[in-house]
Amino acid sequence: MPIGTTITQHILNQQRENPEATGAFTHLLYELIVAAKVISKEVNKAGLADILGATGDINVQNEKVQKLDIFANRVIIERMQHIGQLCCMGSEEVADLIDIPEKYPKGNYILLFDPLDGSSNIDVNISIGTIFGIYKKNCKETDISFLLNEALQPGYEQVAAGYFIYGSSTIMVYTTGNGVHGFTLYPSVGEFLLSHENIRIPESGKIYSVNESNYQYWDDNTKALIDHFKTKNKKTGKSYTARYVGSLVADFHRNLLKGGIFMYPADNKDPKKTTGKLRLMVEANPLAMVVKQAGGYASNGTGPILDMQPQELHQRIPLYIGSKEDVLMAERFLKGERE
Ligand code: FDP
Repeated sequence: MPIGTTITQHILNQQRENPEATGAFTHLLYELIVAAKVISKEVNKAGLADILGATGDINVQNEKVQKLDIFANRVIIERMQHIGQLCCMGSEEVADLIDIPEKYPKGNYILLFDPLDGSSNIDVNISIGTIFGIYKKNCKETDISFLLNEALQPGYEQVAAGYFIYGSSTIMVYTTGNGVHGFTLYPSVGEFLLSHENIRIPESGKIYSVNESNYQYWDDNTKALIDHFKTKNKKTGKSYTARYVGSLVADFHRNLLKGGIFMYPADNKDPKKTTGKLRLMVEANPLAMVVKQAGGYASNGTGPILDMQPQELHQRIPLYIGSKEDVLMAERFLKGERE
């Protein structure tokens, strides 16, 4: 497809390849893109308007809510609830599933999203993003009280996933199971144009990304893994370099293009729950689908993220994601093996 193809053309072309497609899904993605354009505009002028800083509230993840988070969450919910293609939504910012108001028709898709990932970077001009995963409902029920099970599908059931990065430019990366494609927003045209066709992540990389201040809270296998990344490999002569922005979407995107591994291991900061920090449904699963489609791999340390049977909407998990060889090596270390 020629560079310069708009995202809408791209989605329509993919729709044509599927004879059963009704256009519902295309409509859904189109509206999500409009929401992201609105968020992007607001992020770009964040320093000028009174939308920076904390609102004083704490979200369901026990984090301080930033005003832009709330704005992004509202834009997506309000934009997506009336289009008639969704039966419910799930947001990182909202404790329960979000119902579609009665005045609007319901559809068969479920949208799970993190409206503004990397919130601690909002007020310091570092890239942040929106992450999304889309599922199809399997049952006939439309009442919200029956839909939690439908939303808690394993990641391999996603029909599409991707993210928007609001950085030095705004980029959308998405997959519908047919490769991973990146589009850059041209503000003067107001369109996302194809800029990264069929992205492939290198088999192994040189970058490791982790918040090493958690070292003291890791188990010995995790410590050994991170020590390994810091040590020159005697056989290959290969050494890694560290890059950690602290904005998952930005760290992931860099490693997707350049190769490498992003890790947020389980830690024992809170001895009662030694899970990781990141969320399965709105962060790990969408990025796991993207990385798999690009030839990479996402693991919870013992097996594929995409195969996990979710237990709850806001479930947290350990995450190892990026170049396949690096993530497989991480799994081996976590089993106690050493290189
Ligand atoms: P944030 O808390 O700023 O919203 O998902 C949350 C997230 O950012 C990720 O984007 C990021 O990778 C990670 O948390 C950073 O966590 P640490 O500050 O613990 O490193």
